[in-house]
Amino acid sequence: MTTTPMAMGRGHPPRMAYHSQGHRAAAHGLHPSKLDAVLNHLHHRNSDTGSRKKPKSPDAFQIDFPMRTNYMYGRVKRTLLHEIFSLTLCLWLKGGASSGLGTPFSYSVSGQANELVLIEWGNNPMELLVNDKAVTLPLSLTDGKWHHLCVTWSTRDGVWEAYQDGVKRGSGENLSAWHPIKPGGVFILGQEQDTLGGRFDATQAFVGEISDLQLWSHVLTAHEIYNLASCGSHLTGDVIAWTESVVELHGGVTKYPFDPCH
Ligand SMILES: [Ca+2]
Repeated sequence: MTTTPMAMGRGHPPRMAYHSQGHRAAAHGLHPSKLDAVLNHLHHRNSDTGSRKKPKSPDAFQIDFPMRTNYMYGRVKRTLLHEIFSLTLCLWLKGGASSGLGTPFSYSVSGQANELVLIEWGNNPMELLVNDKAVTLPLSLTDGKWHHLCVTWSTRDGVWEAYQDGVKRGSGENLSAWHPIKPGGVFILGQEQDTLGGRFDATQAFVGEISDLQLWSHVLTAHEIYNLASCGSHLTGDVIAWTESVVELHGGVTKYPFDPCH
């Protein structure tokens, strides 16, 4: 399936108007809805840890974004050390919003905020962006259940594939063909970056839970992806491997023991 690339910059709400609403100021106060969310989460955490086994390893965890904010995010303490020409991004995710998952993952580099982005914004379907060009992914992830999601991309002809729960749901080409993914950028979980590592927009924030995110600098085979999704094997990414020491949490994002393959 081939879709028409489009620029991501269009249609974003004007930033000045957004700032004038004063959301940033409210973000640091004791907003009642924030307090509710925190209390709810403490409750869930207590009941969850009581019924779950202790994690076997430091990679058996999930991170939780309870609400749409412009200040909750995870930062991956890794970057690309050199250009890459193909990739596979896989993660387990569970959507928590009534509409639009938001942005589970974004990678920005100097001069290109949308170097590599996974976003489901507003009423749009999930999109994969490479160098600010987007394709629509034929995925359905908004049923509030855990799903395994993988996207692959290669600079050669800009070929891409999208997998949900180990099954290929779509593929295409000409997504930023012959573009190298640039090094030295910032990986952010849960927010879309309008500049290197920042300028988050609450309307594009991820709401839900993420676990076992891995990024490889090559295209995994359909068989490998099926094995990951069906928990037949556990490969770890050479660019990003999901371990507690690699994911830095900000703004109240919480971490819980979790093994998607329990
Ligand atoms: Ca944005």
